[in-house]
Formats: sequence, C-alpha cells, structure tokens
Amino acid sequence: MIAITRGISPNMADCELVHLERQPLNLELLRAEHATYARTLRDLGCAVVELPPLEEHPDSVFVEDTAIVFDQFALLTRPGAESRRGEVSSVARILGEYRELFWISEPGTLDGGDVLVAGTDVFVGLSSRSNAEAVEQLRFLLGPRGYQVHAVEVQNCLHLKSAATWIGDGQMLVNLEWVDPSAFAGYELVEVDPAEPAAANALRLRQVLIHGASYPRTRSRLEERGHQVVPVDISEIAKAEGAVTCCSLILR
Ligand code: CIR
Repeated sequence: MIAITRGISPNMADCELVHLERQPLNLELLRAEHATYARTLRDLGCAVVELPPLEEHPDSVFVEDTAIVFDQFALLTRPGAESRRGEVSSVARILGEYRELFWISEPGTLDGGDVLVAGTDVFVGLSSRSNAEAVEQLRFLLGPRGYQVHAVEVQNCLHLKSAATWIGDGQMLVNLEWVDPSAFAGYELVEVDPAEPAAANALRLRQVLIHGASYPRTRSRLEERGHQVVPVDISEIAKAEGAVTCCSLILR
C-alpha cells in the first residue's frame, strides 16, 4: 500500500472553515500531529510518499479532497472551494505514475471527503462542496465499471465522511444527526457517542481503524464490536475541520 500525504502549509491558519469558529493554529503542533499520523500509516504497512507543502494553499494537507483512488484508476476532483482548486494538479502528477486518470469537469464540483467507497457502493455527499453535476459525472464514469453511485444529502457538517465512514464487515460508523440512516440500507450502522459528534470519521487500513484520539466513547463502541482501533491525536488538525481520512490518499 502507498499513502500519499502532503506537508502542512505555513499558511494553514488561513484555511477554509464552514462549521467551526476560527481558532489560532499552532504550526508546530500541526506538524507533530501530521508526523505521528504518517508514522501510524507506516506502522500499518504503507509506504508514505509525502508531497511538499503548497504554501499558497492553506488546506493542501487535506489531500483526500483532491482525488478518489480506485483499484484500476483514479479520479481527480474539482474542489468546491475555489481556494483549493490549485491543489489538484500536483496530486495528478503523482497519481498518474500509478493509475489511469479521469477528471471531474465544470460545472461539477466534488471534494474527495464527500466520496465514501464501500466495495462497489460509492456514496456521494451533496454538500456545500459537491454538487449533482459531479454525481452525474461519477455515474457516467463508474456505472460501466461495475460501481453503484448513490447521492446522499448531508446536513450540518462539511462532508459526507464527516457523517459516515465504512468500517468493514458491512458496517458504517455514523452520526445520524448529520446523515439520514435510509442512505445506508443494507449496512449495519454503528452510531457515534452523542457527546462526540465528529467521531464518525475513521480510516480503515487492513483490518485496523485509525480514529481520532479525542473520541474515547466512540472508540469503546467500536472495540465492543471487535474492531481494532489505533487512536491518533488530531486535535489541532480538527480545528481546520480536518479528520483522519482527509490527510492521505491510499493506493491499495
Ligand atoms: C476545508 O474546509 O476544505 C478544510 N478546511 C478541511 C477539509 C477537510 N477534508 C476532509 O474532510 N476531507
């Protein structure tokens, strides 16, 4: 497995924010959290390819939003926030070494954080960043390749994967305040603890779940169901509305 990551922009304090109040960001702490995250990926068997920071793009550490990687090809996005569109081309250059590339085009907008892949099911959040035109483009591309594309409304959160992630074994980790359960018919839903609304974002690598260390109650729920959870501290990254899936692109 290869994990593509990107170093922290020195201008990350100017990141986009939709649902959070701006707080001062500590660059040293951000770098330390990011380094621990990369070490966790390595410990779980990934070769980490870290792209250099893009100074002029405060949110560029969140590489997940620029592409969706499938086994045979990758799809470059057209991020919903104008400030983030310039992040895509350098990710395309590296992904092009490993995959055939496709692109979302205007008027489609799509953030990778809105694309939740569970086997051949591809759930796409209709959010402030991702629109119905992008869903149509995804259907056109993915339908003939054996995937089922499902549009999902999300509310009160940035991306679909803020509200739900696939944790394996036919299960979704969900915050039902932010997404309707009917979106995931046929899946077993594991709800976050109500005191931890941001805890629905987990990154499944092999049989293990990487999960924010600030969510011990939800972690217990996962462990009770037999999941092995590796907590990582992303509390500074979370101030920029980031979570564990956002900081890497995994090539399996
Ligand atoms: C943004 O608003 O675009 C960034 N501040 C946070 C992006 C987080 N990405 C993700 O959840 N996939």
